[in-house]
Amino acid sequence: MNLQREEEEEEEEEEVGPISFVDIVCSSERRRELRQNFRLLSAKVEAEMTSKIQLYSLATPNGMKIGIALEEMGLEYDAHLINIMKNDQFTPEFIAVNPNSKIPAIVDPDGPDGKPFNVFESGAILLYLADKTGKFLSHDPRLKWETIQWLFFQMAGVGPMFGQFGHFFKFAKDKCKDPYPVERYATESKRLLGVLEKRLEGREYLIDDGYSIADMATVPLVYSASNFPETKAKLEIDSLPNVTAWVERCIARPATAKGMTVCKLS
Ligand SMILES: N[C@@H](CCC(=O)N[C@@H](CS)C(=O)NCC(=O)O)C(=O)O
Repeated sequence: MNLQREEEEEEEEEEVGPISFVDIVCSSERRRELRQNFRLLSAKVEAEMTSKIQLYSLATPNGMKIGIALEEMGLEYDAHLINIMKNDQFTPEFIAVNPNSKIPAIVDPDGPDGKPFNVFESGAILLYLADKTGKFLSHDPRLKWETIQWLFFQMAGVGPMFGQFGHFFKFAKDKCKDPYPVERYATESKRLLGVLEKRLEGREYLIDDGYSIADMATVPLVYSASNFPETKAKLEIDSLPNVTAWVERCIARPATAKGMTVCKLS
């Protein structure tokens, strides 16, 4: 389903004015909400008729993690763009998939008991998909738990700290003149990057037996921070040769590169 094309059509439609009973009795905001609910409901009906995983996402660093996993694991999926700038995450249909109103989320029509199963939280989705496919989470017990450790290091450390750093340094820089939040989150983000730099010394990927869900979780955050010259300079990423080489290595993987573009706003 091409949500973006439908949104364009919707805007064109609104220029023409009310065209049905609903259009006459509802405000344009309510009409927009009803149409969005209808689109998500249609996606849900589609999900019930298919065996493909339904992905609800946007190509932010958290969203990219799941695009990467689906592509790397070779799973079939339908991607539905949830535009968080337009508050799609607060519609009742999306909340039915993720009560926490955040992307990414998936519906697996063929869940663990053969029935549809919803999963939210990117770390949980990565573990779920690795468990489903038997891929990218080592079968060796020690390496498996190492992978889970580094996955949690991303979920509890890199993700939230980089997120807050990006918020205060870039997105809300005009709203907060106090230097404290930027310094606090930059210092912690740099510390975390230092931990990664050390871990990647002499290693191709975070875990010794190859590319894993720990890399999939972490690389989009570091890649995104490296992609803006100001954040790259503030976090001194150029001084981290192991981290820089690891990001290049990960994004050179065709499936990873493709996964990072899933649900991208054009
Ligand atoms: N811990 C969550 C974080 C998800 C998250 O923060 N998603 C952001 C986009 S990167 C979002 O949906 N924001 C919308 C909002 O906060 O309203 C996960 O890893 O899935």
